Amino acid sequence: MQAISRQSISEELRRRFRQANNILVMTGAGVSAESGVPTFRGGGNTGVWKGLPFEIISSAGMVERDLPAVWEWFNYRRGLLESLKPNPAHEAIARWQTLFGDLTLVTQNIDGLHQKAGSRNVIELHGNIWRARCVDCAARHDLRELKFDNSVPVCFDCGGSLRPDVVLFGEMLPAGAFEAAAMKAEACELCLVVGTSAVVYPAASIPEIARAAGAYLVEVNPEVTPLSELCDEVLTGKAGEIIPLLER
Ligand code: BJW
Repeated sequence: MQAISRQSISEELRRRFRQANNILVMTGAGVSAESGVPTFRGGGNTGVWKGLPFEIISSAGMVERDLPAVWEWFNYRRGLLESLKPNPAHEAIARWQTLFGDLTLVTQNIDGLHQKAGSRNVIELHGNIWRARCVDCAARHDLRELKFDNSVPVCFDCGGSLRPDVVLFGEMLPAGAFEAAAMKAEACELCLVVGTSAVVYPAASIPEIARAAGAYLVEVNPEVTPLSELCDEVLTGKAGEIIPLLER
């Protein structure tokens, strides 16, 4: 694949980027790939863990059947994430907060790298791996402040079992998160969709909502996705290389 150059970004997109007041950026696992976070699909190596496909281990049923195994899986992944740093795509998106009147960042990622790069008010559709939630009273706890081994941690407030505060297959998104993202999608002029296979719903409907409401839709991804044909422009390549080019 040829590296994208500044010339590959159309004059139209550069003009829209300069003039937009209201922009929505939606990211998926691919935005963190250059930081070393494995993607779920398209060649990532989190696809299978201890013989279980991630659709099984990261599912609502698994929390009911085997919560200790779920913790083991997420402890392993937090261990991988601990030393990883934001890449130029996360950093550029964080800088954009001061470029636009209204920038909404919606992410499907649970890794917290956007926040580590300095992004604020991130709409996290699928939760955050650094938080736990009580299955009984729903209290949330910061896992950075919690010391525990591979057993299931318990809630400080009620003594109930904690689970990772992430959205697994078959579970509802956090209250209000999708609605807030959809409202911003309806209002944005420019929607950039970065590093997502765009197959998991309802997240994948956010760019569809933006496009239907008249936004200019741009995808950044090295691969074609089901969203590509709906886009006004597709920038084929890696987020860390393409995203910083937009601001120049
Ligand atoms: C790069 C790159 C680089 C690589 N630069 N790019 C409608 C139709 C059919 C099914 C459904 C439907 N609505 C709902 C469903 C069911 C289900 C679903 O969507 N299934 C489909 C897969 C068929 N959805 C749900 O269950 C959701 N809940 C729900 O709908 O609740 C209502 C309900 C309740 C009860 C019953 C029925 C409905 C919840 C979805 C939760 C998703 N959770 C996960 C796991 C989180 C925890 C964990 O980490 O373990 O979230 S799944 C996984 O996929 C993770 C991701 O956030 C999500 C999206 O993946 P993403 O980010 O797109 O990553 P990849 O790996 O797929 O793609 C990476 C991309 O990056 C690729 O395109 C690469 O090319 C690219 N890339 N390097 C730029 N350098």
